[in-house]
Amino acid sequence: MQFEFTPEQQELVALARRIAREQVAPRAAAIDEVGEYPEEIFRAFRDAGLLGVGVPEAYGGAGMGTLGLGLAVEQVAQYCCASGLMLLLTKLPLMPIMLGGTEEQKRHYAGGTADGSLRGAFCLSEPDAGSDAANIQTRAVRKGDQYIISGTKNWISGAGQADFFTVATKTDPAAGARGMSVFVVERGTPGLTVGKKERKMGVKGVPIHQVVFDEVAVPASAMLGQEHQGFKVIMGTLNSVRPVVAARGLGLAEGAMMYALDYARQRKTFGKPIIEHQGLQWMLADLAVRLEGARLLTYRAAIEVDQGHTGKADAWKLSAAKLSATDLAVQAATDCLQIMGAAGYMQDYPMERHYRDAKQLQIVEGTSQIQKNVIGRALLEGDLHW
Ligand code: COS
Repeated sequence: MQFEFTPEQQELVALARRIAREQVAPRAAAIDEVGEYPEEIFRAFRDAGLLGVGVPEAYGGAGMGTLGLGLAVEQVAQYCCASGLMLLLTKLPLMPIMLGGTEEQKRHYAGGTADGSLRGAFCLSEPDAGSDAANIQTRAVRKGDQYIISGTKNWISGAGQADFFTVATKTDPAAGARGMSVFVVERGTPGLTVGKKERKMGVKGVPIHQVVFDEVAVPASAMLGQEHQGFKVIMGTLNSVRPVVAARGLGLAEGAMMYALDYARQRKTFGKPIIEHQGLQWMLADLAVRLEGARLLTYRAAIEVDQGHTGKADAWKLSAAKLSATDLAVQAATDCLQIMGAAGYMQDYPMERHYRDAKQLQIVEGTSQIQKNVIGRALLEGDLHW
């Protein structure tokens, strides 16, 4: 076991840190205020090569895997959680294609993701199904050499910018999780409508939309993986992306702590900087210890994914990283805002934005409770032992 990054990974962290400090940080407050997808940040990521960090070299990326993507996301999310999500979206919608697509589909969509010519959105959640992923209602019915997709997907990040959608459907509704199939659908396909931008609490730089499929006809070749085997593609996707969501949480917690520490060194009460009060030191020490634990879990989880360990037996490690880093993000934002007192509550400082953004992380891509279900099941089934 070794705890050092390779020279290549260190260079990536330095690059992502520079982009985060020079391009993202100065824009973060305005991105939140305006609530529009920041195209200029996307272009900055593209020009720096960050969109292809996690894409294999064979498809035009840097081949630095989930760990590389997570490291970049961590740096960016210190200043802007939404910009971290923009980078995460180079993996989430692409993953079903990497798991179930043909060589040609992989080349097209992964290559387009890496060079910034294609963006995707992952469509799983529905008005009545999110955590219970096997209970989705969207149908895909075979008709000749096509499938006809009908259903409604909710809270889809990045749908406004997406060129392609990876969509979970039921092809055999009576079979539950064993009757699901996943498709890739191009924007502009007749019957596909991206609904209005939803109003939300945080992470406003990546708007979410409803996506409606009204008898959308796609060729049978748009199916990713085997018919009725889509749940495996969905779970493989969610499992693989959990360390990257965790990296968003790590970055947010680090950003909150950096800011609060800075403030606590300047601000004086009772004749000394507030950081010299033991009560505050203990709050920060607790956060620092949890942060280091979450970093180790997150990096290990990313390495597990890069080694291909994304099946059910390994899922608890990926869920543990997501749970720990995103719960930490909420705690860090809460405590760091408290340390800043009234100033932290003001919109002039980034802390209230971190506070609103952090909450999203406990809900997206599997709530904290779902992660505990996965870990609990692993305990029950003996996957987790010492
Ligand atoms: N990783 C990989 N495979 C898994 C899995 C996991 N964590 N959990 C279950 N599976 C497999 C099972 O092995 C089973 O495969 P077989 O048919 O070959 O036996 C299949 O999936 C169905 O298993 P099960 O009936 O146990 O699944 P459940 O419907 O109970 O769901 C959970 C399991 C809760 C883990 C799943 O629904 C989940 O992760 N939900 C959260 C989804 C989510 O993140 N939603 C957010 C959407 S926004 S992107």
